[in-house]
Amino acid sequence: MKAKFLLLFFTFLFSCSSDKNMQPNVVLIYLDDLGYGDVSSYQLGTLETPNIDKIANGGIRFTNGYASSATCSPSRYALMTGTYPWRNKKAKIITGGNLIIDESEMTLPKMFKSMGYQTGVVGKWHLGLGKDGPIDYNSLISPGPNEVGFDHSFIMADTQDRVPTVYIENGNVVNLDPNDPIEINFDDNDYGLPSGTKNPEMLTMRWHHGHNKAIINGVPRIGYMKGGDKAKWSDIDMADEFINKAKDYLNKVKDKPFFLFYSLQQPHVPRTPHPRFVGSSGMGPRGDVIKEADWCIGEMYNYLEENGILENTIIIISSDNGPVLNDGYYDDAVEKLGDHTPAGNLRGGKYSLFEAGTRVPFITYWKGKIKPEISDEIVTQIDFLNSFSSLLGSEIKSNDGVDLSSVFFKNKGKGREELVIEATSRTAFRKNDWVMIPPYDLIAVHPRVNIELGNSKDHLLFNLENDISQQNNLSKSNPDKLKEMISRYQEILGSDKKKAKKLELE
Ligand code: NG6
Ligand code: CA
Repeated sequence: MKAKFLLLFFTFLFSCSSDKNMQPNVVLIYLDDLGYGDVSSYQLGTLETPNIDKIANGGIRFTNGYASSATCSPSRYALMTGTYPWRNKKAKIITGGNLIIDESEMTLPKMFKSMGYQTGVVGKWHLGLGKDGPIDYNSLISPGPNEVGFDHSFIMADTQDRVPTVYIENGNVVNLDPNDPIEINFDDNDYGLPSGTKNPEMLTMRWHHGHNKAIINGVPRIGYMKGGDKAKWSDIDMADEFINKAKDYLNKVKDKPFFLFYSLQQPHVPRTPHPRFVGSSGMGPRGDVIKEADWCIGEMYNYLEENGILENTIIIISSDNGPVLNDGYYDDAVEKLGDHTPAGNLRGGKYSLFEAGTRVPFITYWKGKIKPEISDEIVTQIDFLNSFSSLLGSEIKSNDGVDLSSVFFKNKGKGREELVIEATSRTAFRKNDWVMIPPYDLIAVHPRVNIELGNSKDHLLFNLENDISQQNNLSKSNPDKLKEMISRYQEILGSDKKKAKKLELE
């Protein structure tokens, strides 16, 4: 009798702890260079993104949601580790470089794994591969995503504009012919092959700055590449490839709890929409690839719905940094923009310390659990690790993250009070409605991408409550506030302060 009672008791306990709702699936959809004004539910631009809007309007649309940095690799580092990127001197834009996450570091996928999840990444990685120098693409590439928490990976190593232009699945280059090994370099050895500088007649897309080395599929790239012909991706098919690989992965794991990091390449350069999206936006390739990405997100949503798992899946949509128009190719992004405003009502863009560098579309969705809401709480991608950990009942915590599980998933609670943002190794500080940008005696406007970087000889101080576009510098009229901001900012930066000095113009 007693044994029967105990059995019943433990069955009861087990059924509580294995409550399906406490192990929701998670699909983290991450775009590359998508701006605050690029999503139509934000009602700031004129481009239509109906599939993202459907998710945004059914979930929480954050108006103060931040990437941690105004460029890719640092933001992704913070997203994965919950650590500010300026604490890690390796967390800079990667060009063929090594993995910037230490294998011993806690990561978002590791946390999910520790709670019994299947973990996969499909799409752009840009966190580096291998260690101790040049990467050999002709044998197993390690460490990489599989060594920092992902059971499965199908990735583009860095960016679409960098060599090697191949996919890597679980550490191996896909379709690599051993008789045609890959060699790459980012210096001056063109291997005697055509290049963007030597052979403009071979180009289907012209380079504006940088991007003048190997020509692959008519597009000039960053770096030279020899060999690997059969393994080269088709640029126009990349969006389909990623969504198909994402679905293939979900087909394998959908009956278990899973975490999928679905990392889209759009609208980063080179913008190469599939022909069925060409002309779809009326804004040239930049608008067209956003339409394409929006379609992919709709496909993901439909997949979850058709497979009966939408209700038990949290969807997150965000971007790694703010928007840029001309990021190195002539692709009509400027000429065909019309009255669309990728940065919305924010100042700056990619590479900038002004708001548009890091404030991005930020959406959480959980059918039947999250109530539709527009939230102006301050939230950041650094907080995902702690927030998911708390939601799942894990003890794991990161260095700099805050547990915002209530704000993200329960329509309640307060967001962050303060946040240090980063842009190409410079930093600035937001606290409540105030933003303080310390002096950087550097060029004010990026000469090639034409974006205001947030550099000034003097401190800049803005109150976003009535000056979201950061037009009125209050540092002279409000010295007490300035002092308070500087003091708290320096306290957070502590000994890592020195690292945040140098500007790198990309
Ligand atoms: C820069 C590239 C830019 C883009 C960026 C990375 C040049 C001149 N510019 O170095 O086109 O690739 O790196 O963007 O090469 S990110 O979104 O991945 O950070
Ligand atoms: Ca980016």
